Amino acid sequence: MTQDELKQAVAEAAIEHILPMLQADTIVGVGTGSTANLFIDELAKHKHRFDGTVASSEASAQRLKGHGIPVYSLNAVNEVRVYIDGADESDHHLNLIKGGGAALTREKIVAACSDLFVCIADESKLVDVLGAFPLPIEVIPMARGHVARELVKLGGTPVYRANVITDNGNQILDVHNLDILDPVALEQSINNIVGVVTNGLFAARPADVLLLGTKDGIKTLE
Ligand code: ABF
Repeated sequence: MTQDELKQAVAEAAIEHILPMLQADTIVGVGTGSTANLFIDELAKHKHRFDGTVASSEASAQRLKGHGIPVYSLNAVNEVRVYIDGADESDHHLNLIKGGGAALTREKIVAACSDLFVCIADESKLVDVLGAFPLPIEVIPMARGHVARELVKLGGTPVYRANVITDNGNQILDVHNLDILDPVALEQSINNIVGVVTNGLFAARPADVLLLGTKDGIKTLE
């Protein structure tokens, strides 16, 4: 199977996983990226079974609305029953690197508000140690140089992602050369740098379930 076929299979598996949770008042959190896009297209087939969604990016909100699926502001809902999103890397404890699509801040907010976080990915995303994928950091633009110097002190090599402005009006640094042996501690350390909005480590709040599309079928890690 191709990587795209694995993503499609895992998008369909995500629907099967959440179907029992969908009721007339259910709000579904929806992530960003190519795997999340396939999930959105599958979710549209069940749009009359639940109330609506909150989205982690403007791009996903537009895709949901294009299917006629209601998109609410996060402040307008009381509970997000389940959040479905992709990842750039996951370790075996379901700590994630996210943010390759520059939507990490809204993704982390929606994940924090959700009862259950289901990550969907093809098998190439599962790693023993996080960090081969450069860690995205959203920064306040005027603090970019300061944050970059602090990241060098932590052992990383930050690279400015040119021509990218996040949905929140900020910039992205991608940090190379990190062997992330303690993701919880590193997430905390980077959050403490003044000027950092969010970092792409999802370890304080990892995924609850990882649905992994593999050539041998869907694997579920919890
Ligand atoms: C988002 O989309 C991310 O946080 C991650 O950067 C990316 C994964 O993209 P894809 O599903 O296209 O591989 O979920």
